[in-house]
Amino acid sequence: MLQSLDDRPLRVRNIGADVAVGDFVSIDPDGERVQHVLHRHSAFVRRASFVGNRAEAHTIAANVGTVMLLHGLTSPPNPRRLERELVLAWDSGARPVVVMTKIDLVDDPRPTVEAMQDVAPGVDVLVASGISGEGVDELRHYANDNATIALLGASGVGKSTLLNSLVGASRQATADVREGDQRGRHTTTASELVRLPSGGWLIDTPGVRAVSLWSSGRGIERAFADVFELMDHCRFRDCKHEDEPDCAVSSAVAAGTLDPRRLDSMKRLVAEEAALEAEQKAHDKTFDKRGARRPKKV
Ligand SMILES: Nc1nc2c(ncn2[C@@H]2O[C@H](COP(=O)(O)OP(=O)(O)OP(=O)(O)O)[C@@H](O)[C@H]2O)c(=O)[nH]1
Ligand SMILES: [Mg+2]
Ligand SMILES: [Zn+2]
Repeated sequence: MLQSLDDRPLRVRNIGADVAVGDFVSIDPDGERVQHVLHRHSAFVRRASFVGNRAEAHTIAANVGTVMLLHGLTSPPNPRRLERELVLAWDSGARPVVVMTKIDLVDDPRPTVEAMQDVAPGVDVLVASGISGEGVDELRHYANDNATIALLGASGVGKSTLLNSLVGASRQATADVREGDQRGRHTTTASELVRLPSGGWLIDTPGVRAVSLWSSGRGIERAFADVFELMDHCRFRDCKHEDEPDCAVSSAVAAGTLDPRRLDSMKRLVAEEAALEAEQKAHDKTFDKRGARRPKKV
């Protein structure tokens, strides 16, 4: 079901149309079908589970100005997950912001915040609580000029709680996390567009367990801007940053200014993206745009 901007539910079928929350669509005159999806200025896309033997793209939200990547302060920091999320966020065309939630439950958020800031060059890392309201006002200005903010993160990090706090009403259902590992219960099951009383829009999304790359644009380059900056200073243009002489990246690892896990993580993401591109190329060779098998060349 689609939502109209004045919150009237619209019963329009979107047979065959690739529509995501945040899209603007035109509807046919009898109000039954989506006619056309307007051009998206941004789209947060991840790789969905395999359909048949092929990966499919899943658009989580469209036309988003700011993507808030939520992580809970009550769990150990997860920089590897954040790196992936940042690649997707930069690729989406939206501006990423990291929000560390549940500040009311911890005494000293600094070590966790610093660990996350280390892998988020040029990105704001903020703290907030959807329960006490601390830090929530600072988040509102990201919705200035009627912009749309999408809330993303694992189940249980507090996306719906934060949305309710931003909106000032219990708009979305929330549920307790599991005691031991702080995992959520996948309470939100579909993305929802909600109007902010002060202007702008919020998109609540279901928690995703794994963030797989779809891409590709320049997401990796932006998310790893610090490593790319070092790479400019390697002696060889095709340096693999392994054991080449005068490698600025290896020197930074040796000097302790670049975490080797971050470098590994970047290499893994580059390989993942390359594999996806190869897979797509192979698919395009075998199938035409409508998914029909091309005749074998003789
Ligand atoms: N103390 C405290 N609890 C919070 C905060 N944010 C969320 N919670 C609690 O954490 C649990 C999960 O919150 P939700 O808002 O449902 O989490 P979610 O990210 O929407 O989870 P899914 O919908 O499953 O993806 C609930 O019990 C909330 O009350 C916070 O800032 N402080
Ligand atoms: Mg939720
Ligand atoms: Zn190098």
